[in-house]
Amino acid sequence: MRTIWKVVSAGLVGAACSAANADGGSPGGGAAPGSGGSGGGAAAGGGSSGGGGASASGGMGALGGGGVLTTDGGGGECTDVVDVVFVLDVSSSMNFVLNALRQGIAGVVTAANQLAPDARFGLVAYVDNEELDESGPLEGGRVHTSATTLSAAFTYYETNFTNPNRNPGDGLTGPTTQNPICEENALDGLYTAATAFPWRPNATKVIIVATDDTFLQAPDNYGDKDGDGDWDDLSYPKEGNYPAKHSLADTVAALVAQRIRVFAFTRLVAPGPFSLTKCGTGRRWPWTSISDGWSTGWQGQAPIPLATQGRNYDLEAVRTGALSLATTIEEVVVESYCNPPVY
Ligand SMILES: [Ca+2]
Ligand SMILES: [Ca+2]
Ligand SMILES: [Ca+2]
Repeated sequence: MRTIWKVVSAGLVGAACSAANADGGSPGGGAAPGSGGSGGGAAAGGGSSGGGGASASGGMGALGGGGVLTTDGGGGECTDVVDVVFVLDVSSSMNFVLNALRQGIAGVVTAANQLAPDARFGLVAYVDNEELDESGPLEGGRVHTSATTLSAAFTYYETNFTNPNRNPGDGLTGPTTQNPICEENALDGLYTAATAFPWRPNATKVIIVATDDTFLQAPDNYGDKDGDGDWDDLSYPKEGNYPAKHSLADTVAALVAQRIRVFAFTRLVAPGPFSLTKCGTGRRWPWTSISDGWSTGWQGQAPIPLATQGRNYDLEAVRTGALSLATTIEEVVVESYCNPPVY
């Protein structure tokens, strides 16, 4: 069952820090079908802020009085640092996202450091399980500070996991061609990002997700292709034991506890029957559920970008080049800066 979620309350739109600069002027974000009006099912996290369906503040939290809101609630000058974590579906077919990130990551790092020095970045790669990347220079490798190490990490996951269809949590010796159903484990990826990345208490916290499908939740198992409760069928595509560890509710609670906004790049509609970008295996949920949890509700629960006061964008616009992934990320980091979600 597909539920259309819309932002009900949009009367409170913030204007703190640089957020005003992001409003309206965003060439890529402005076209986001995830924002506002006409798309209906696409309106996750996008606000109905006036006529400007493209308003960057559409899904953002309320700010009082037009002043700058600090994360400590002190009401003084905002002194946030910036923490951004990428939670990336690195299943096969996601190469174009990794490529776009490699090309644009330097601009994202620069933009974040222009908001506040010492911006930090993290990366969680997932398919049917996840891994928090530890190839950065700080905090046991969990923290990146430069485009150089981030780019190398994107390439590492593409080469070793995307291309051979291997699950990141299995490491380099894990089985290949291991992904029997189309849904991918975004929830555990997001939960790991929320709880295992060393978020700084005084940070503006942003997660960027890119995926082309919906997800399952515990106690389902991503390796159980026929949903019969076991995962021992080795006929192609082979089963395996890939339990979903968290529920949607657990995951959103972990994100909300850290006051993280989630901005997602996902498919708004199912690919056509002959699309070259269509997942070729079976799936647990029907094709019409592909947007669930991102731009449409998931089993009656609000989509993640809406629940965390972020926004959803159309991944297909990234694929076609109509939307710049890197520029849009820069914009959402800027608009989030010193503008924490208000629950
Ligand atoms: Ca996939
Ligand atoms: Ca899968
Ligand atoms: Ca089975």
